[in-house]
Formats: sequence, C-alpha cells, structure tokens
Amino acid sequence: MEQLLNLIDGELRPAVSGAWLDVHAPATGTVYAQLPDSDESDVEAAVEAAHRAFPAWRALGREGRSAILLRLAELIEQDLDGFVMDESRDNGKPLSLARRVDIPRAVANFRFFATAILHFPSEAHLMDDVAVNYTDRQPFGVAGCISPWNLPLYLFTWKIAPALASGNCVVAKPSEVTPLTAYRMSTLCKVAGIPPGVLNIVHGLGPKVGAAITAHPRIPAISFTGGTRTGAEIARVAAPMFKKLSLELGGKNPVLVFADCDFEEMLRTTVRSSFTNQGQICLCGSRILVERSLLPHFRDAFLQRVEALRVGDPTDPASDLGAVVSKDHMEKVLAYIDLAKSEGGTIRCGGERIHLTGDLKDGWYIAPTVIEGLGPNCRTNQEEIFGPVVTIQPFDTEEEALTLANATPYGLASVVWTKDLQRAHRVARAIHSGIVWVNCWMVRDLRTPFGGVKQSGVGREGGVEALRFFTEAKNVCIKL
Ligand code: TXE
Repeated sequence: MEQLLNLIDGELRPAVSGAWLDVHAPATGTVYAQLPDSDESDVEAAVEAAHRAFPAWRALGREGRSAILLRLAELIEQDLDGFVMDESRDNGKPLSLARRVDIPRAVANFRFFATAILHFPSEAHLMDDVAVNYTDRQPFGVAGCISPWNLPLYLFTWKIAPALASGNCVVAKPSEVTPLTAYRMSTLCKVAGIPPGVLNIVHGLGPKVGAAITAHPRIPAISFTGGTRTGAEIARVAAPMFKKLSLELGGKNPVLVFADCDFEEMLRTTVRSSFTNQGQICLCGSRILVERSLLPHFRDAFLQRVEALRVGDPTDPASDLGAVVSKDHMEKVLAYIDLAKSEGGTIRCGGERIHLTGDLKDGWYIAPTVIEGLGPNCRTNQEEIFGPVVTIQPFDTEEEALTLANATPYGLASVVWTKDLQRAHRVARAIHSGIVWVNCWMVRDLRTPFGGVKQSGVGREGGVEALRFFTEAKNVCIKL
C-alpha cells in the first residue's frame, strides 16, 4: 500500500512517531494509502527548517522566487493526468471536474501569485515640503497554512502560492481526508528548485498537526480554510498570541431568483451552483429563494433537471456527481436530510444514499436532494450542510427576498438572478456577504478580494489582499 510522506527540510520522510493513518477512496469506501500521523515534533522540525531557509529565500528576491514558482506550476501542468486521477480518487469528485477545475486552478494559483508579486506596488505618501513616507512590505518569516478536503490542491495552493511569492517560508497542513495531491506536489518541489525548508508539508490530524501549527510561537500568521467551529478554535488560540489571521469559513449561501431573470441561464447555473462537487463548495448556493409568481414553473423545471443528474463512478465522464468525501460526512449530510423531514420539510427529490454496484457498492453516494416547505429559521436553513442538498423558499417582494437572504449567521457568497439592472445594484449592496454574483456563479478573477462576513470568516484572500496578508507593512518617514 502506498505510504505518503511529509516534506520537511527538502526531504520526504515519515512522521517522527512512525505512526500512520488510513486514506480512503470515497468512490469505493476502501483504504488505498496511508499518511503520516504527524505530531508536534514533526511541526517543530518543519518550523526549524523554515526559519533556517527564510533569509536566503527572502534574499532571492521577487524575480528569483517567481521563476521557481512558475517552474512548479509547469511541472504540475505536465503531470496533469496524474494529479487529476489522484484528486478524484482521494476526494470522490468526478474526474472531469478535477480536470476542468481543481488542477488547472492549482496551476493558475502559482502562475497568478508568481507574477502578481512582480507587480505588487509600495505606496508613497508625500507631505508637501515636510516629509515623504513609503510603505515597506516585508515577509514576516514563516506562515502556517491549513486547508480543507473539498478542493484539496486548489485551496492548498491558494494559500501557499502567495505566502511563498511574498518571501515567506511555509509550514502547511493539507486535510488528512485528502492528502494525496499535496503529497504528489511535494515530490516535484526539488525538481522545481524550491530550496530545502522553504515549503514544508506536514500531514496528519487537525487537533495534532493543525493545533501545533496554530499554537507555535514562531509562526506569526495563520491562513485557514475550513469549518466555522475549527476557525473559532484557531482564533481562540492564535488571537491572544497576536497572530495575523485569515479565516475562510463556512457558508449558507442564498440564490435569489427574481421572476424577470433569464430563466434558462438561471436554471442551468442553479443546477451547477447547487450540486457541483456534490455540493461541497463553500460557495455553493444552498438556499434557493424564488419569487412566488415564478415558483411553480421553477420547481417543475428545476426538479426535472436535478432528477436527470447522474450520480456515478467518478471516472465515468457521464457522471455529474461522484461520491461525498467520507463516511462521516455522508452520515452527517443524511442526518441533515432526516432533520429536514422532522422539521416538516418535503423532500421533492433525492433524500437518500445511493448504492452503486460492483466495486462501487460501498462508496459514499448521495442523491441530489431538493427540499421545500421549510421556513428561514429552522436548522436546515440555518446550518451549513455542505452536501448535495438545497432548499427552496418563496418570496413576494424584494425586501422579503433580502430579509431571507440575510437570515443566517453566515455571509460568504450570494447569487442574484434578475435582468433589472437597478435591482441588481440595490440587492448586491444590501446583501450581507463578501461575494455577490449577479446572473452568474463561480466566475472567478483571482485579483478580486475573496472572503466572507459574519461567521463566514475574517480577512480576505486573493490578489493584493493575499500579498498584504503575507507581508508586514512598515511605514518609513523621511524628512525632506
Ligand atoms: O473541517 P475542519 P472538516 C465545513 C463543512 C464541513 C465542516 C467540517 O460544513 O462539514 O466544515 O469539515 C484542520 N486546529 N467545511 O471536519 O475540521 C483539518 O485537519 C487546527 C467548510 O473537514 O475545519 C483540516 O486540515 N487545524 C469548508 C482543516 O482544519 C485543525 C471546507 C479543515 O478541517 C483543527 C471544509 C484544529 N483544532 C469543511 N481541527 C469551506 N468553507 O471551504 C481540524 N483542523
């Protein structure tokens, strides 16, 4: 059985403890690899190596670092098929999705930040004849990056790339549920020319490795994406240490469908925004709010499309949905479906586990599920389910649509469907979320600020926001 290794100080090695954890393939429910069950001694070795490597990495300058990161992007791209297979096997997502989205985006993350750093400006503030101030943005040393299982390499590289480009060294922890592509990438780092200690990847459990990174006194900044509860725990530990924190957490995103929308485009996109990656994207729209006059037409057409979705073998190009990521997660999602029933919801389609046949008979598949008849305050409409489950609620006025949209503790993303330009502006301004898509979904420009409000997180990633997070601003004031 394949054993994945940590990358510490440029070497691939097992955990100091010698212990291993199992890695499962969601499509079959079977164990197919093991990852190091690391602990704080592995994190300590990684932090030591990162600090040793920092002065030279910083001194290499933007262009030197950029060239190395571009080389790594190139190497990942050359091995696209291998990465795509690994991502799909590890996560359960359709191979076609990993090929179209996950791996190209990981490559794009490196290319984007490797070049963004070349154009990252410093501000100057002139005080007439008195003085000139300039902002010197310096890397702080070692960044901690902790990422989740839903978009494994995509989100891992979204943190690592700006951290490295800015001149920091990194101690990173991929999700223990999906460690495979981070490991595959670690085997390319030497060839890419990343010096030993610059990027360290420590595999293992959140409460051990993640907690050790969070609490380490020599890691002054933590960039985290994952569940809101974990984010709160990280903040509890890191805030009194005055660490910089970027927390990208959960969502319960509304999709506002007004009767004047382009119906066909809305329908097509709403199927995607509901069920892409089995609904396991923090940006998925999970609460569909529909103007009452459109509801019967919307319901019929939407259910027809959802029922036609194929849940199946992730390697089959005809599969629209693959498996959800783990047995625990499947049980959590199914428990939410039961909860929705007990809260009085009507299951319009799906609502159960799907048992495939042959090798896939023990895989973790859930039918895309649409629920109606629930009000805004029930748990089903308040808590993040993070699976192929959406609810539909009607509204009569724009004001009511906004009240429903804002009626959760989350505020990550929202989607608005209308042809009325003025309404689009009004609604976009009034919605409490960090991201608003109007007449589209998941259209991503990597220069834009990315993140949420309320319990969806703190801070913004993307573009200059990320480069600012991974540097400390120093004002230098010189008398004229
Ligand atoms: O996330 P966790 P899980 C949501 C989604 C999901 C729930 C839990 O609702 O059902 O979160 O998923 C590491 N200190 N999202 O359990 O635990 C962990 O090892 C430091 C939303 O997988 O938050 C992993 O690397 N780190 C989401 C990472 O944190 C810790 C994506 C995320 O795991 C830690 C995924 C600790 N104490 C889940 N405990 C999104 N918004 O994109 C765990 N970790």
